[in-house]
Amino acid sequence: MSSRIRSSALLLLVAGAVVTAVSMASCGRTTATAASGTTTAGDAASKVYIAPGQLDEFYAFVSGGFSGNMPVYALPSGRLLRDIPVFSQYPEKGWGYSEQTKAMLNTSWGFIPWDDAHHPELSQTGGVPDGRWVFVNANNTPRVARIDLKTMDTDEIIEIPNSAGNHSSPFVTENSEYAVAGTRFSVPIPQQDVSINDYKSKFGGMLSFIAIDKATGRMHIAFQVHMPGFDYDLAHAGKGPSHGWAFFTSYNSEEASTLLERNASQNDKDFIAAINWKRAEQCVAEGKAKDTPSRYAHNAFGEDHVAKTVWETSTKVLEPTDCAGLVYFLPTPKSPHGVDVNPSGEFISAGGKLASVIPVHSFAKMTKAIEGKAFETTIKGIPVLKYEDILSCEVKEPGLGPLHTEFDDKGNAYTSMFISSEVVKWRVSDCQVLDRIATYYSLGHIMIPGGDSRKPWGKYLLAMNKITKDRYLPTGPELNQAAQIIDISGDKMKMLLDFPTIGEPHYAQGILASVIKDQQVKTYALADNKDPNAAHSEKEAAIVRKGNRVDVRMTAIRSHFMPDNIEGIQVGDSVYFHITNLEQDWDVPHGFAVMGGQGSELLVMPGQTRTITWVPQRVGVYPFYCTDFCSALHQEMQGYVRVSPKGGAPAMAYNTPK
Ligand code: K7E
Ligand code: CUA
Repeated sequence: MSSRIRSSALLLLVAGAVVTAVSMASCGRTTATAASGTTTAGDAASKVYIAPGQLDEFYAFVSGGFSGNMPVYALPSGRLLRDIPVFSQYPEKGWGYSEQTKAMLNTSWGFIPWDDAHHPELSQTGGVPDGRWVFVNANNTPRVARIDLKTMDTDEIIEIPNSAGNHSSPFVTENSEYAVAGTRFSVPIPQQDVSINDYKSKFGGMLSFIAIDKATGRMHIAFQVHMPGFDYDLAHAGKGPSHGWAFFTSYNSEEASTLLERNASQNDKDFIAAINWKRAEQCVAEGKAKDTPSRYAHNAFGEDHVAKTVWETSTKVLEPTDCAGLVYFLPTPKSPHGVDVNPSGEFISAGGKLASVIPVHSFAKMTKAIEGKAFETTIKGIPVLKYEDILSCEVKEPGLGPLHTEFDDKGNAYTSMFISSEVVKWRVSDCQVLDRIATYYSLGHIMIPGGDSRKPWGKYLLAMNKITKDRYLPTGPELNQAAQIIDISGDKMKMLLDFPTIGEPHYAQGILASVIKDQQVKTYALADNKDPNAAHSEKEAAIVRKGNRVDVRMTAIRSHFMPDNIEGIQVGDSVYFHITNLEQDWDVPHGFAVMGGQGSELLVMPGQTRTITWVPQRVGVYPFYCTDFCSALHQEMQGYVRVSPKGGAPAMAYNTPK
């Protein structure tokens, strides 16, 4: 097929992607090659069977996509271990409802109870996942979160100003110096009321570099790079020889502002933007960045485990024209999506959704072309290198709709093919296709534990699929998406297991369980509980009224609350239930819920304090109870609040320890 015919055929395929994806998966070639990857059921089962009581080999942190959160699975069994609340309110855990966690969801737009999380990214040291933190992006209202891998709780969320659709995010540099965050949608910078027809002159894209404190993980936006108005889609940072660089794919180099499906698919090549962040640091140090006012939220837990918002007021913005050597464009066919750097750091591959090849760029050739000033042209002062000068090789006829690539530890790459629903294995050194296996269906990202690091654990590949019709028992119009585990330890890939997931799984990260398993926090030390409303023992339990605000400092221990009977509450009061879990044993949370509560339950970990507010609306006597079956006498873990008319209530009264 000529490349021209091929690309128009591809366009048609994309237009009907949903239908096509399913039918392609059953077309002759895919089925024939899938057969080679078939194992007998017994073989496959024994590879993913983890006997009851036995532990899995890997943790997988999978994005929840439009769930806004981050489920954690064990591999190879596919067991769901936990769903970490991040950007979305999560009533099961009181996340975003409890007074201690509400501020985590603050943004310059106010409190936002949801987002779209795409890319978990483990912190790295020396290019290897170090088990300290996992970062994840919020796509819709641009933010990056940091989750602590000792508690598996979200610890910090920073908003990204001058961005819109924080998609190429939050990929880390080799020693987690930065998490990078690029804007998918270009917007007027600064935001202003302009005609959308002025896109080409008024819109820009911002690539942000979030510095990560080595000791604490605390984030701050070190600088932003102001780019032409393309759509910056995905990113990965360099390592080894390419340390000091970060690579962002872009589409819409046409700078179209309507019907992008057609209008942003005109150019034969778009670009990878290669950013030299060491050079950026120099330019910032030389005062070449402009302090640009912008208000954005920076939310983090303090020592007291209470989230607070600090309002930041500006960022340092670098213009490429003020900092020579900061950015180069690498021509890349055609509306590229993923960009991935191999374990050695020498090769940079891209997934052009509409491209008929997978291009692999050479970092050494890129450096040489830059030194030789072998530029094709410049765009807004940014040099464009020549495709042939930087190309290592092209993977020919890889399949349809290449998106994302991960690497094993044997010099091989694996690319997801969205349209033809398959994983294609190819050799990085010469771009030879070695194997292919069908997935079900329309896979997006794939993940090999450590597969975007210097040290992949090349045993399993997780394929994350968008469409699952006919794969599971049907559940009405809405079907969960799915992940599939593929054995990549031998020459031929083998399908082992598939299981439905939560939300939409985009990217994921995997790590050998032994790296983080033994660092898991089991309880919070009660003696260190600095919550201003903690009751460290039943003797500290108390109720304090100030006007119509009532603070109830209550304790929970198997199997009672103290106090458990409260009188003197009035209709319309704001009652703050501060529950401290006095337990110091692992896996003994207590819950708390009160009748008519308009928020959520609380789930309070041992040694922790959590607060929920309640505004009683009518007189009566209302129960509260523990929601987590904590002991044989869990059902007895209950109490009452008497609510009297406003102004006519009896004196405050509650029971105290005997
Ligand atoms: Cu390809 Cu948002 Cu990384 Cu999904 S993205 S697939
Ligand atoms: Cu405490 Cu049930």
